[in-house]
Amino acid sequence: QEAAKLPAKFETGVKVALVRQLASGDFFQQWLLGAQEQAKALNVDLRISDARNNNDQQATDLQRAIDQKPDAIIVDHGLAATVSPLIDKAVEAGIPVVAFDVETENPEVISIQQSDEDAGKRIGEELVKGIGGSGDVGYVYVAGFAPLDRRNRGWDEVKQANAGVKQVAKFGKVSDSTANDTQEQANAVITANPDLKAVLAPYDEFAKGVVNALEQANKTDVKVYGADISTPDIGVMTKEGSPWVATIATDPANVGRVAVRAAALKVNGDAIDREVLIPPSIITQDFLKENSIKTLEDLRAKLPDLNTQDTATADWIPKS
Ligand code: SR1
Repeated sequence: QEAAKLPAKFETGVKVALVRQLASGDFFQQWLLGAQEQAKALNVDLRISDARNNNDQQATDLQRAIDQKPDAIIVDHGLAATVSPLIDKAVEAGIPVVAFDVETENPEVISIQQSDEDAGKRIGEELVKGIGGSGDVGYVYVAGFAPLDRRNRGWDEVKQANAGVKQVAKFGKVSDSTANDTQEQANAVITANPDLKAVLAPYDEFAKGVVNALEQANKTDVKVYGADISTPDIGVMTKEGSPWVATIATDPANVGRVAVRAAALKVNGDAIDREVLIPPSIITQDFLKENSIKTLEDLRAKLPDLNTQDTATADWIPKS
């Protein structure tokens, strides 16, 4: 089937600023690959900044993007207090804004997320099932990151519904080396809580840190429930004796493509819902092993619904 012609402004080239709070780790790398692939198909010049979790830097990057008057801005993560006022400023300047994993109330902004509250609830329920309904549980959480705050609301609901689940520790750190920093904290938590049955670590860098700590402590009977998926994550989950038994995930590259398509629709003046929710799937270690899934490519072949190619699209947007 012949690809539909791009609208005239895309034929000459559209500039989109991608302002990132974080870029290290599997999720963010895969997300960017998807965004770049979709941008190329749309003749979009994607101008990327990475604040490396420095919020002042992200504010500077976002202000710079506004000053350069791109055709659209995608804000990828960011503390509400840092990015919200600047998002409002961009909208006032007439620049379409797409926000991924950002808390914003601006009605003009397209807000994308991975159905995070529901994701937190579903992976929390999976944990409760996995520990037989009761026991000591560790929880990895850092407040202020929109997806983690939303997942936390889902987990809160699960705890309220399951009185036998005792959260004995809350820990974690988001940084440029989240897995290592979380692992350090997990070491102490594991030592202090010998009856731990499971850890909820709803971000793959958290989960990898906890898995490393459990392996070092020889405590791989403690089950880990995570979020996100990547080829390295699949390697960790399917390794002999891995404690990481389940994760809740979308395809990060698909989410990156959706963000760029949403920006393209706004640039073209096409209609798009203000809230775009990408549904995640529960992926268990058993499922990966039973289906001999070793890579994200293998997983995509087994779960084609991970590609939400009908989300935020139009006839003129090439299918991916
Ligand atoms: C620090 S926030 C990390 C999360 O952002 C994305 O939503 C990914 O799913 C990741 O878990």
